[in-house]
Amino acid sequence: LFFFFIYSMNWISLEIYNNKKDPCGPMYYNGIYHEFYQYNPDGSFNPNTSYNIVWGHSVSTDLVNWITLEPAIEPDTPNDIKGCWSGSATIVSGDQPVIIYTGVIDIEKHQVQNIALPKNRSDPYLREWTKAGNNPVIQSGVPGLNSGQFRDPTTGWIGPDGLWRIAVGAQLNGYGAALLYKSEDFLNWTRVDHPLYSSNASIMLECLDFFAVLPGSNNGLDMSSAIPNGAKHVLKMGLNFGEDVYVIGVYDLKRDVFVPDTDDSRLWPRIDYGNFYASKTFFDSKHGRRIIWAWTTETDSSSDDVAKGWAGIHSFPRTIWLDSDSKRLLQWPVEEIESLRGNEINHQGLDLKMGDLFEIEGADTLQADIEIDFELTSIDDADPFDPSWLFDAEKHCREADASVHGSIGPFGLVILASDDTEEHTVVHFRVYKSQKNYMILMCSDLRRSSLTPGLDTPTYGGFFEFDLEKERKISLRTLVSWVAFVSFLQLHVHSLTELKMYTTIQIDRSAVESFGGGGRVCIMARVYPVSLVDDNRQPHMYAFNNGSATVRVPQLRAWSMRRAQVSV
Ligand code: DQQ
Repeated sequence: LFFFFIYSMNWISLEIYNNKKDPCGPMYYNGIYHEFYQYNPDGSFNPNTSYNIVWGHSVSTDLVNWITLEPAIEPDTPNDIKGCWSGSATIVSGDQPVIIYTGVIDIEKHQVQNIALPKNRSDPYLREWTKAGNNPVIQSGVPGLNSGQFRDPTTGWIGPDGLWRIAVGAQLNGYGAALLYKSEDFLNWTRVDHPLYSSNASIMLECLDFFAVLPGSNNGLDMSSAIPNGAKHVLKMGLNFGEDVYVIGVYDLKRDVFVPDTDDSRLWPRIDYGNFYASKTFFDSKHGRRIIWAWTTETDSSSDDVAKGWAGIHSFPRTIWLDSDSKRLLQWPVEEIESLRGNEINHQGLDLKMGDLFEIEGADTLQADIEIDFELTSIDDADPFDPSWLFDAEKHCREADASVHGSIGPFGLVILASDDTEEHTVVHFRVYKSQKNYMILMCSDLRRSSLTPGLDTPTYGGFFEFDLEKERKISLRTLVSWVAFVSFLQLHVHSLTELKMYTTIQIDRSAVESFGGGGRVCIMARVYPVSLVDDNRQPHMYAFNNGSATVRVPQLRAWSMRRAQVSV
């Protein structure tokens, strides 16, 4: 019976899509935004156990509404026969898009780097890509380099000598390294005899990104052209296969190395303190901004994933730029998202005393965009800050949860709450006084986010420094349950043609993305509430304060959000 079952599955297999992972090669070209992504056509299984990863491909004119196309790159040559892994796109000579990506060449998962070019540049959607004849353009072959940890080439940048450069994540002599390669024509590459940067903070650096930023300017810089004086550089690294951190520093053009402002990896901020990995930026020449997005995993069970037919989403695209003090990157959802805002709820001048819970009514609490400012009436009696908390904000958020009174805070939002608040998600702040400034802790506490047992319900947290003497207002923006996706069934009838049927667009209810302090700390979280959502009743949303000091809310706005169009 078992054999028959397997056989029948192989013959008429109802494959339910699918597993979506890393964003790859995002770019803006000729009026179209392209988003490629790691995509597992064999179903909702972990792609690391599959040898068939392709580059899925979606296009958009506004970063909100998307059209899903056929995969752009698939394993079909000896240089990528066991998987087309992550990589980047570069616009060369102003009008030639080039993808450089990692190919897996055998079941031991040895990796090389390949080039692909659009088959027809006049196709606005760049649907078809052809692989360069001289692939693989970069092979491992370096003493001490583990060819099974050698991947994720970055977008190229131009050096002072006019040559192209890229960095490739690697494990060199047991440690993480950003290997550096140079090229005149972006097709033939030679390795530079030293890495752009290496670190013992991780045995591998995944999904590298390297880009220039100007202090205090939210204009992006195009790495395909000369970088203005006074620019800083950011090296973004995926550490320990799961943590996206960034380091601000200086790119020493003479020595061709990146010199970080601090080598203490414990102080490297995370791009996002939640469920957010394999992030990638690109320069959006349409608006002159740098945009970042990332892969967010499911935190329900894999059987749920197979049952719902998909797994893995991408966070909403965010503009990313350097704060004026050059110490922190700031992020904010691209303003195009505001085109989905429906009716607005607006409250001014609320006072939240300790224990107050103010219900925010009138917005679609299942699909909402909330912006709230918290103004501190007094900052003198802020609790003292313990610097050791910096190294484990999550632990502090777990111990000092929303029910633990502080002098200033916790205050914030309760969202996706059931009638008896038995089920709810909390996003809150706490204010501490450090030696020279104030430290704000932002937590996203998922421990009560779902009544379904067995889910992964962490408590995320991150600190940001803030000068409350200058600015007594701490802002929070939270986007609730924010996923539009297409689930589609693909009937493979192997002996005949392939028959594809697409079903409806569904809106999932599982993402809570928060931006604290104007985007100084960002937390993407996945929640799977059941109590009201299943019977399609509106959960509750509250602003709250559980700290001794009264907190004012000068402005609270909430919008119901319309659905994005995701068509196939
Ligand atoms: N996922 C890709 C790799 C990358 C990893 C494979 C990060 O290229 O390093 O699907 O999630």
